[in-house]
Amino acid sequence: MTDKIPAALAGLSWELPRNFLGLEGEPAEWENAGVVILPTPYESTVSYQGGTKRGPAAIIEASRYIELYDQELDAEPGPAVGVVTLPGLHLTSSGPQAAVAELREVYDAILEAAGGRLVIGLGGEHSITSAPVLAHAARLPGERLSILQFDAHGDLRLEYEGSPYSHASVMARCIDDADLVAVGIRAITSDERALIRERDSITTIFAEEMWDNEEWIDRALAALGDKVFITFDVDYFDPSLMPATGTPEPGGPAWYPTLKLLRRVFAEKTVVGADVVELAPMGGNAAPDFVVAKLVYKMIAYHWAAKQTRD
Ligand SMILES: [Mn+2]
Repeated sequence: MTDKIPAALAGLSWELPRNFLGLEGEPAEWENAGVVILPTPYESTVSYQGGTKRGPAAIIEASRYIELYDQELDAEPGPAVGVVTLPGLHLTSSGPQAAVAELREVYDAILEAAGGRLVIGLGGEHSITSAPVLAHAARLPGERLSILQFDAHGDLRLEYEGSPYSHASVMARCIDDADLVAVGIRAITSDERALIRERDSITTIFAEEMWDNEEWIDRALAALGDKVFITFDVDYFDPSLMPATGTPEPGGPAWYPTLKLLRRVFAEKTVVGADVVELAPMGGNAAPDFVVAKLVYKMIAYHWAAKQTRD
């Protein structure tokens, strides 16, 4: 903010800039940032309630009010690692196939420019996740990428409502190029169930296996390779925590066990990238926006903590 106005006015009491965490100055600049936030407010194939195009702005807005200090890590990971927030990406409205192709080119360019920075996409709907997955997979010649999918839904339909590029098919677009570990699943078709049984490269941990024990965390970690892309559909969470999403499903996992898995994934694997999708902000209830903002900050915090022990 203050770099856009004359120095004589910089000392006035301006509100925090619309960057993730409200960061400004050096920690929010590309040169210094270890994390890149890429807002992708894309929406086209939702099957029930819309509104995901407003997700990225709501997440960034809420993030400006969350504490930078993280008591679990006893640190301020955001300013420490540096987080640059890119402008919202404008993707073609001529259908999801064209949007995915366009986003793939965007990711190829951004990952090339990003070097070692962690790029986190903020959706928007889930249909475009195949773009970052395939972009990351292409950058790992000779090595297999693992996708860690947090979701209520399998998203393994070969096509949905006539489109193979629907949000309900997004993982089916990825499974030839990456292994898949899906957690929190509680809504799939019998065809998806058959596909899961048939493919050794797909590991599915159903929500009912997760609510009364934490054995599933070891199982998820054991199924992942070293290079991991995290795709987090927020309908993974129970609707009591996350009502603001297009297709909520009861029986979803809670906050702390989810953080436990995330912390271990960042510590024990190499997370190459992530996206967080499907928040559809609801008027009159900002809590879900804060849940997602905090979730993204926790990922950044665990990424920073893992870097500390490695460097
Ligand atoms: Mn879903």
